[in-house]
Amino acid sequence: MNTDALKSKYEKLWRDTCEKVHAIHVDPLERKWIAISLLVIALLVTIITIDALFHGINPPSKVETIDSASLHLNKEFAEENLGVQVDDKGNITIRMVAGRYSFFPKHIDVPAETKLTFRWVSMDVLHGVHIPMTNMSTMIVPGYVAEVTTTFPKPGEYPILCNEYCGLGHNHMWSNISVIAKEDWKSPLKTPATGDKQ
Ligand SMILES: [Cu+2]
Repeated sequence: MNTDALKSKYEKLWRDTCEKVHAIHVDPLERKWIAISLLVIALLVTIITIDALFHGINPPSKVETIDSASLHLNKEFAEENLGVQVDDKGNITIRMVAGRYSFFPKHIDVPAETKLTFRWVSMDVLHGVHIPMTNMSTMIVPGYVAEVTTTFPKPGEYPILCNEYCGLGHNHMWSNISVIAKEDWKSPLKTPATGDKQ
């Protein structure tokens, strides 16, 4: 089939489709609402695109992989490296492991009104983490590192809940965070993990 024949075939198909669409009776009011809903979708897609391009909005995980079976041997998530760590520039990173049925470490102290970077990994199955009153809500997929940056505006006790069904003990899977006033918080004396990623 040469290109002209192909072109005329598709033109005919396009004309037929247009005719069929025009033959459908759509009430003028309905037509208006279709236009409005399409405009709303277009507006939302535009906002998301602009946000993604200019504000660097990404899904929480940057597709960083890790071997869940050897977390205890992995330098970054070895037991002694878990919890709150402060690097030379004062950036605070919190490394936590989710496993049936708890978050480890069980308890951490963090300062209020400070940018905190949480790095989560799962040692077994799919878990989720949710801290009410914050933007912390992410899946913890085995084999991947989930990174979320958040700030606690006020001191207080915050629960950490698992929000992905992970087994019979799922409803007991929770820990808590003590958020301490910025001036009262003391940074833990730990050597920062070098971030040995696999
Ligand atoms: Cu769970």
